[in-house]
Amino acid sequence: MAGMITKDMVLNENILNLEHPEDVLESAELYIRTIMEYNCALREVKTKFSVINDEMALTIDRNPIEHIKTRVKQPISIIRKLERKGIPITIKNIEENIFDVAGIRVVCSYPEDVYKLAGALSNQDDITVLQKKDYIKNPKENGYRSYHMVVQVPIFLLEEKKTKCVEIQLRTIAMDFWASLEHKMRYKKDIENIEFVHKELLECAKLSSNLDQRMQKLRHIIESR
Ligand code: 0O2
Repeated sequence: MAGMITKDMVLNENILNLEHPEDVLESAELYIRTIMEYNCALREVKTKFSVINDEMALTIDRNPIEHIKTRVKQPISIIRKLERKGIPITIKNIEENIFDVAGIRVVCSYPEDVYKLAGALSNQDDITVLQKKDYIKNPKENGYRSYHMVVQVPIFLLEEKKTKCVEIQLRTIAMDFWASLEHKMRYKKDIENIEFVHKELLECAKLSSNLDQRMQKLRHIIESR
């Protein structure tokens, strides 16, 4: 995984130039283990969505899910987020305060699929929903739309069962198309005519919302016969 502190890095690179290098090694091992656990949680949630997708495909005769992406937050982004919150950087604080270390994005065709998938996952008895944010019904000021959830999911390790937090983003292809470009813009400096770009993005967000609704309506008409 790009950007992760691996055991090799700790062993071979000049990051042990400290009075007590064993502390770095120990915390790196703990960090690697924590990330392994988040990856397990992501696999659990991804499998759950794949199963829901397979079953829904039988009843609605199409796959509601277009694709699923997973990612574990980069160490530097985790550190920056803790610093922003003014919280000391420890593994315990990461687990207790950063809910999007493990992130999964589920992209569907139609807005109604987003709610069906979110509902189906929330109803599973080993899932605890900690947070829901509906940026589809209530888009952000810049036009961003998506349905976000933070859930807790159990993972079964060799000798213990643990629960881990996973952030889920559910959105349509149109929402994803828009968010990908807008996300790219955030990391670019010195964009020419930035006001025009913001205005256009907001206009495109409205157009894509309209497109989602019209396509969904069309599908209903086509499928009603
Ligand atoms: P990255 O690089 O995608 O990981 P919180 O996480 O609760 O402290 P916040 O902002 O309240 O912070 O959470 P929210 O609103 O649920 O947003 C979290 C994630 O949603 C972001 O993660 C983005 O992935 C996505 N997101 C939210 N707003 C926007 C937006 O306006 N545009 C785009 N393109 N994506 C957005 P990160 O960590 O900011 O970024």
